[in-house]
Amino acid sequence: MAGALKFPDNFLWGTATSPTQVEGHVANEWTDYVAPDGGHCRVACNHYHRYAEDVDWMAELGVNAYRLGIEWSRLQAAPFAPLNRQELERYVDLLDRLKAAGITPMVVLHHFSNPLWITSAGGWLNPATVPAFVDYVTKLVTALKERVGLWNTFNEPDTYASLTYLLGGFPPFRKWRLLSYRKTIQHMAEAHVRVGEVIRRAGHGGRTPEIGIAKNWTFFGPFERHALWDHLLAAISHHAFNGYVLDAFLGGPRRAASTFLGVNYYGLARFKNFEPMVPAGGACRKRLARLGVVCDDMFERHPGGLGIILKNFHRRYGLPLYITEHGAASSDEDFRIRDLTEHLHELHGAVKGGVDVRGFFYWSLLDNFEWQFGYSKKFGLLAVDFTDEKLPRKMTRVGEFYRGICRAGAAVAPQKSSVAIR
Ligand code: GCO
Repeated sequence: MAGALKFPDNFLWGTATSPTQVEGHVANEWTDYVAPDGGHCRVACNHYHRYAEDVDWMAELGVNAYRLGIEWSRLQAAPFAPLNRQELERYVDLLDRLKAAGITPMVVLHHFSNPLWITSAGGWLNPATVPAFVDYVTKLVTALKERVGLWNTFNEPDTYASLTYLLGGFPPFRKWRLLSYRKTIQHMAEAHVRVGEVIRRAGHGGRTPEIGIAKNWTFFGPFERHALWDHLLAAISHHAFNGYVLDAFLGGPRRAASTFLGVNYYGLARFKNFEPMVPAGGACRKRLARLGVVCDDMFERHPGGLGIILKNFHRRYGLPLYITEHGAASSDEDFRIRDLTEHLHELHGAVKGGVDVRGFFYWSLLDNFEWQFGYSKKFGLLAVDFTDEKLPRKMTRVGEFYRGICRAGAAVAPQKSSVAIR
């Protein structure tokens, strides 16, 4: 491959999904939610019935890893109840199919959803959720320890806690409950440490399992350098979403609970007169384009930031890292290919510079249910036609491009003409 940027031989080239976003037929706090575009998660991509076909697609893509969630609400009907055998068997079958296809699983234990008996008892504000979760994970890990060696306890605790209690985007749609935000983070951090012990004790067929969270890293900044109030808002956001959360999970003795740190990286949010200049925050795309903001349908792009944050995490925590999510939502496939190229270039630079990054998981395998936004954000390596009830999957050009990378174990250097790295 011309301009090949070679990665280590054992590097994981993966893709990622989450149960509520792809499986369908789920009963959790998202089931009754209907997005402004009319989308809901009741069928989603029907991965629940079609996971075998989706594993074949993964083999076709040439990925050697898959970050998937296991849905707590399917497996436990009440606190401390035994796991539902039939539902467990489905996940076992999925894991066996992945193994047969040579695909290493990374299992996410919590990805923005809970059983209804947890939410009706106060969700993660209730301290009793911690022992209930530990019990669930103990049973799950006992069942799956031979098959799974990579455990991602919590996906983006900061996104979950802020959208539920500060920004009103996730059920129960509360706003500005700072104490609830902090409580949620603290309970999740405590649960992370406790399930970490459970996973470590269980082992992984004679080997040591890996344990970590996926931290969403967003850079915050002012849009205009002189706007002191936007500097202040950026600093507050940085503290609340990055500093506070990392400290809760990895500060002091808690650092020992993790063997890796997962990084979900999408980019940058800049504020202009208190307004976040990103489509995900409601900013108008045309206005952003006029202001020269390079973004996908969610966030401003900042490929250079990936190298910065990886080096920073490496220095600060000394833990092996995984890019547990990166991707772009856009119907412009050239843009998505360019975006991937630029981010992998940065990632390659970090690896070459000595940062221990062990894998990259593209978000996402499929176009899927993007939470409060429904189906309007197209992140898939495979496009899904949601207007057809058969939900056909189709390889995208981004998927083909990624297949080339997975097969070669190497990325391509960006062309000079591509979007400037800020
Ligand atoms: C998150 C989640 C994913 C999203 C993805 C795109 O970051 O919110 O982990 O569920 O779908 O990041 O926004």
